[in-house]
Amino acid sequence: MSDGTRPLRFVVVGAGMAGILAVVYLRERGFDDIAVYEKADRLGGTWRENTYPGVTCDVPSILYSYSFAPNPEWSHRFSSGSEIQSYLEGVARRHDVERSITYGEEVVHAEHDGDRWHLLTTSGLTDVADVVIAATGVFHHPFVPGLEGLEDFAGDLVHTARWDASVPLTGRRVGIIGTGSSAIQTVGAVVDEVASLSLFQRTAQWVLPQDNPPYTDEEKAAFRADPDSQRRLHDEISELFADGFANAVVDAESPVLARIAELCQVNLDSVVDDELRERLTPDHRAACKRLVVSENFYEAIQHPNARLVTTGIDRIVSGGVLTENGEVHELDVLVLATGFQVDQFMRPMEIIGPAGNRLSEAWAERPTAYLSIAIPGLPNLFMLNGPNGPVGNFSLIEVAELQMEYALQLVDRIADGSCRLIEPTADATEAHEEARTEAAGRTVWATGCNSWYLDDRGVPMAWPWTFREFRRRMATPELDHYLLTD
Ligand code: N01
Repeated sequence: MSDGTRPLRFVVVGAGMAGILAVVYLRERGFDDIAVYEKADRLGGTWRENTYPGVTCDVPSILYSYSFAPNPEWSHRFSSGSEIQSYLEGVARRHDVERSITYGEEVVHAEHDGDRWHLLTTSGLTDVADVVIAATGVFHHPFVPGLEGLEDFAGDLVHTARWDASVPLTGRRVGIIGTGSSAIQTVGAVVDEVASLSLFQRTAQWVLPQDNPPYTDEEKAAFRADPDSQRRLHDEISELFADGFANAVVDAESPVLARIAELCQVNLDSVVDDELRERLTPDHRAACKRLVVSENFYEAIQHPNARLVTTGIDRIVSGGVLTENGEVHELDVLVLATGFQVDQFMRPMEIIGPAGNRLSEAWAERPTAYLSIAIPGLPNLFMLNGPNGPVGNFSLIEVAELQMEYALQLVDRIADGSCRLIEPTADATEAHEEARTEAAGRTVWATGCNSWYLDDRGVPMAWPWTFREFRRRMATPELDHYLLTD
């Protein structure tokens, strides 16, 4: 219970990056009756699930850190997935988050009876909560393309998001489908050890060069001695990001975007062979698709072992991949680096409001929410990294922290007895969605490419304004956009 009058019970769904911070923030605010349900047997979310070779965060480590837990031990400017996983585990340990987590329980059903949420997990466990925080992540349902013959492949088939470390790569013929961040990182990590690498590219990507120096012992010692210096650096990088990249993507004509495009072009120009460079040249603007950041992709794809395949895939056969020109690319291992179903959020969980209204119906066309955080008709339910929020080379940690601060201001209204239930109004949600959709048309994501940012109408599913505007909107909830019920 906080200073207020009403004791509240919280259920947090998911123990990934956002679920961990939800617990820390709730406890800091004086709430301690918290249950976290995690479907897996470990915390970590996307960083637990993505263990493919070369997995690295493309946001600088200092920024991809909790504001309350600066980490002087980051080994590099950009950290590997396993390092981030260890960091999350360390934060959870130090903040005693694990005592609130029940592992191996996937919440499948949540129903509000007008008073509280009633939750049910796959194993039949039930719980009740006054407030539910959905911290279920974005990148957790792998997308498996409907390629004909996939089940006929006789070699080892793996998805980057479900990597199987027992599959040997050394000396084998490896094919990778896709050219997103996951594929590009995998290519750079495995090209030296495999017998051959075939990269099946449907769409060429712009690749921003990345400099990833290690932190020196002196730098780490300085961070250890003065944690505030790291906090200041976090804030400085955050400001640079907010003023630079974050502004650029929402203004397709911005000078920063032009500079990013130039850097990508210079990077591409490092490819020596004219014909290969031509085939690697995208047909869309830089940052239209999620910008890929890599320090070694072009070097890797020019490796004698590597082959870029740009002819379309006809079907998968037992021996490998048959392309549309009738060629069979013989493979021992086929890697699907084909991304995620990014529009699922907390689904397939069914959520039913007090009026019998269902999330599956509200989101039947596409997921929408008021400010990415809350949904009309589903009171006392808050999402972290929910639909249409800031995406695209941002720190989703920073996004989730701002959203949690915002949600807590609403929770305070419930705790201090101002209301029992709180939910956004349908009008405010519609007006937000209308303005968002309109602004999304002016972003670089809508300049003529296909990407996972786009919804079924081709509208970018993202926060289309500046990051400063996001911070401003998260600073104080506009209570007249909410329905408060006693
Ligand atoms: O997935 P993607 P990802 N035949 O959706 C191709 C985050 N992430 O896993 O471009 C042939 O970007 C598809 O082709 P096309 C990050 O936000 C972060 O790489 O649609 N190809 C595309 O090339 C990232 O953006 C880090 O023509 C097919 C690829 O598969 C997001 O996750 C690291 C196909 C999918 O690319 C997703 O990245 C890794 C088909 N039938 C990922 N179907 C960090 O560093 C799909 N493709 C934090």
